[in-house]
Amino acid sequence: LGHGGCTVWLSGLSGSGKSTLACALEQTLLQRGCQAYRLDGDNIRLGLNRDLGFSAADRTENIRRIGEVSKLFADSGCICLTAFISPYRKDRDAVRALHEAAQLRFYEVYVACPLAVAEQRDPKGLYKKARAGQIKCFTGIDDPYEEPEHPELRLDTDSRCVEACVQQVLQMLQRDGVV
Ligand code: GGZ
Repeated sequence: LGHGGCTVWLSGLSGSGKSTLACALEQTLLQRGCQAYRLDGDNIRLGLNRDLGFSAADRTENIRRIGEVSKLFADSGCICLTAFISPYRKDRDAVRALHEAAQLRFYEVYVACPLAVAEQRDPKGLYKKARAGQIKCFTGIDDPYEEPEHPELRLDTDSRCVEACVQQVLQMLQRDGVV
C-alpha cells in the first residue's frame, strides 16, 4: 500500500446518486491535484462492455471486467472512482479480493437511498417503464439489489447533500493517507 492508488467503488440503486457523487468527487480530487479517473456507464457500458446486457450473468461479467480495469487504474497510482449498481455481493467481494491480492486499497461505498426516493427521482424515467413492464429485470423492481453488509462507508443520499457526501469520502481517504 505504498502509493495513493486505490479504488472507490460506489454501489447502489439506479437513481441513488452514484454518478452525481462520482462526478463531484472527481472534480474535487482533480482540484486538489490528485490523479482521479471515473468509470461509469457512459465510458464502459457503451464501450468495453457494449456486448453485455442486464441478465445476472451479464451483470456479473460487467462487474468483473470493471473490477479488472479499476485495479489497473489503482495500480497506476490513480484514484479510480466507479459508479455501477453492482447488485451482487459476491461480485463486489471478488473485486475486493482482486485488489487485496495486488495490495491495492479498495473502498466499498454504499450509496444508500430508499427505493421510494430513487423511484421518485427517476431522472431517466426508467422506474416508470419498469413498473409498466416495459423494462424487465430492473434492479429494485423485479431484480435484486444485495445491500453491502460491511462497506467502508455508507452515504445516505436522501438525507445528506452531495457536498457533505463528498466530504465523507475525502475524510476516509485522508485518514488512510491516500490524499
Ligand atoms: C438496472 C438498468 C437496467 C436494468 C438499464 N436494471 O440510472 P441509470 O440507468 O443511468 O443506471 C442504470 C444502468 C445500470 O448499469 P450498471 O452497469 O450500473 O448495472 S450493473 O452494475 O447491475 O451491471 C440504468 C440502466 O443502466 N439500466 N436497464 N434492467 N439498470
